[in-house]
Amino acid sequence: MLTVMMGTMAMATCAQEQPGEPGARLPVILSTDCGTEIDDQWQVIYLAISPEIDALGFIGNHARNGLTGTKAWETILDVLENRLEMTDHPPVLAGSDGPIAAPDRPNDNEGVRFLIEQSKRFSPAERLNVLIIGSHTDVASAILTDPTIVQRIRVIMMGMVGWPKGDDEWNVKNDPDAARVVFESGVPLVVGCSEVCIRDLSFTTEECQALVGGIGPCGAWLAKCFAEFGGRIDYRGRKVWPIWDCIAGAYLVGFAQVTEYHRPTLGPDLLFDHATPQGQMTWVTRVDTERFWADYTAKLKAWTATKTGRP
Ligand SMILES: [Ca+2]
Repeated sequence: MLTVMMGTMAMATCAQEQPGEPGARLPVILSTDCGTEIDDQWQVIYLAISPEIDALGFIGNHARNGLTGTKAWETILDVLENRLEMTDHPPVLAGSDGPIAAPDRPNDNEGVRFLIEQSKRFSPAERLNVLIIGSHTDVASAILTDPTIVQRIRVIMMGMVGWPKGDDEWNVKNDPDAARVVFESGVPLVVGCSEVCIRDLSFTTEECQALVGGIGPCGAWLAKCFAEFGGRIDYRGRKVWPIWDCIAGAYLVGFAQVTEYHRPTLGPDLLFDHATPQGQMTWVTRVDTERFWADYTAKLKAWTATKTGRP
């Protein structure tokens, strides 16, 4: 198809290529509907314990199954303080309790203000990574409040079903107007879609138990929570469930392959409209499953060892 041909293949073995000091850590703020399901918690953990990541803050926001910004805030704190037993952790802020009221009406909350303030020491040459693994509400609100932020951040989002159709099942659907603000703002944008998550980031319940179940209390907790969702998708004869949101962190740290596509607009039904593209975007086509989970579990083991004294 024309839309596919317009893309150029690119490998992102090292996804983040920002200037700065050699070995500088990757600055990140996470916008998450943590608690709406089980996967955000995995992503919070990965960002919090990865030595190469400088997690500047976590912002919790809403989802249409009743999750509020405050409830997501509580869930993030539970992950950091109770599951990881972190006594010193990055700031956690409550974001929006619901969608923006209109495409030109940003929400105002401590999460939005924090994001804008933190972005101010970044630049087009050295951008703050903003990961969206929930609705776009708070990031869109930041863009509407301070449009210059698009010169200082890049967005890495989990959402949309696949290319070239677009469509969405959760994150974008929770605030379509906000997603349009982000897409149309011109901000550098990386998209990790659900089709890739199902193919590359899914486990059976048994596989999840084998991967993390033995890694201390935190790993056991992840496996126990997963078992409540495991098996809900039948993928090529395997009863699985994806850790959807980890696609954002996997890309950030360099465990993804990508393609560059034109940036379509989001139609009223959230299908992509390719008639009037607005610049480019980066599309994750594959996650290196084995390398990513090896990295994840090595980091969780190392962190657990600092708490228990045992590997
Ligand atoms: Ca999520």
